[in-house]
Amino acid sequence: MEQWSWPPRYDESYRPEPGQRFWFPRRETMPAQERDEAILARIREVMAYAWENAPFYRRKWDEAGIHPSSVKSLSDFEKVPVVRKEELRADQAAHEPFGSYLSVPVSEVKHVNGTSGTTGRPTAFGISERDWRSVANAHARVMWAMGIRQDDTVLVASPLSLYWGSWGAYIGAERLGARVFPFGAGTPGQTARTVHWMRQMGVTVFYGTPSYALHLAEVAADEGVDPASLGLRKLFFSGEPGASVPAIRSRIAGAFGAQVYDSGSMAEVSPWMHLGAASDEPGVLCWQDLVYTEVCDPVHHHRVEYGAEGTPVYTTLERTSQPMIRLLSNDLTRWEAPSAARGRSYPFLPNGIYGRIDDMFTVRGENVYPSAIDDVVMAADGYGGEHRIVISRESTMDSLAVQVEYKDVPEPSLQAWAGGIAEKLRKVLGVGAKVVPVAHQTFDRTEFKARRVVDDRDLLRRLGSAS
Ligand code: 8LE
Repeated sequence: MEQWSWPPRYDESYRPEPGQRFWFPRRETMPAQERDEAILARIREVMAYAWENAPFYRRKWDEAGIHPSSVKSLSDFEKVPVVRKEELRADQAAHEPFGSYLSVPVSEVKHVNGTSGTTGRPTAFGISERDWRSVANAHARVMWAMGIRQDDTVLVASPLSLYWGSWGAYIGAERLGARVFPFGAGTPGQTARTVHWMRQMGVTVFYGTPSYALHLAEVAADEGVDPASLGLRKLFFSGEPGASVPAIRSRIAGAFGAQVYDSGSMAEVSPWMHLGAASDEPGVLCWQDLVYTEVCDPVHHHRVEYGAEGTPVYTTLERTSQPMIRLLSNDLTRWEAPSAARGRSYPFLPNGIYGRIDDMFTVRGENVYPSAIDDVVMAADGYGGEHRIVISRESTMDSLAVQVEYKDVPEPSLQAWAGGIAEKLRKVLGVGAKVVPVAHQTFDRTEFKARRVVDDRDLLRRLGSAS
């Protein structure tokens, strides 16, 4: 296998010929069974390394009666207890600044990233130079599979802050040899400037969140610029569901006249692009030789059968500074077995990650994912660009309303328009939803990740607990 070692070591001068389909043909196309054997051996090395260097893991596994040498198969590995984000947060509070899962001397940490910290204590990512380089190499490889090449100019249009997403895209594009344009996002008035700079710089590839690409398309139109005239070839995304949600991806592809690629898992397990599309279709491959992904049942954390739904659990195979071993995502996806037809012998998530378990809600006994609602309303002709999903409680029953912006729908047709969307929602969700048309530009747009769900039941709960 090409450049497969522990600890990872990459030839930084390597780059395939532009016409070559695979960055590492052997690693990407080898029989899945053979790869699994190599992954098992690597997992044992990574676990032994963590046992030696990270008190966090030694404590955790001691308590569970697990020693790295007891993992003799990938089924044994399913017994290794999952790591939850709360544990990482608590461990960092007790062992500042990087937690007792930092497995290199603090002096080797050369890059600091972090979570935004909007909920709870922010978590710091302490990244060694070695890990920074392996992430760059991994991302270059996945971006290569998306068809990005040296002659592309890649716009990084997400906040250039603690957010791993932006830096991960940046270093991947740089390693691939493309021109990188770190314009960022999130400061007032920036989006209109982005449109003009994109034109001037001849940007051919966009990276950001799906919500931001849609916002950018709206702003371009307001500036009198047809987004399709900007010359983008490709857009790739991470951060939230969207690039694998049919209505969202077709809106983006249609607006820019370009191809759309999904990617992304969690910052903690960077290279987060280890879930990444290699074709202009919904879904992502699990690049198992970078980060080993197990789609698991959310209670026992054992792998579910291919074809079934579960929550991804991730194990980094190339990280030495803060290795993640069975990190629980609490996201939702469905996975499929590797298939030769896809060219790369990796498992596949045909709908990408479609939501978080926490964001799923239940209305009259039906589980509802916000992204399923997004898919229906954003497919409607006359959709005005934003919507909000409001869950409230009427007497003892939860009810669902969707406020949908409309554009170019004549007043007299509004009721019928809303009725049509409500009908589709009923079919897809299995429960009725009230659709309320609201004027275009009623809701704020986001330059990062969208928050469209308004849960009035939370308010009720808070009032309830206050009394
Ligand atoms: C559906 C992957 C990255 C760096 O872009 C990111 O957003 O990492 P972060 O801030 O740790 O957030 C991770 C969460 O974002 C995931 O647990 C998942 O809920 C969501 N997410 C990230 N990428 C996707 C996604 N949801 N599709 C994606 N492609």
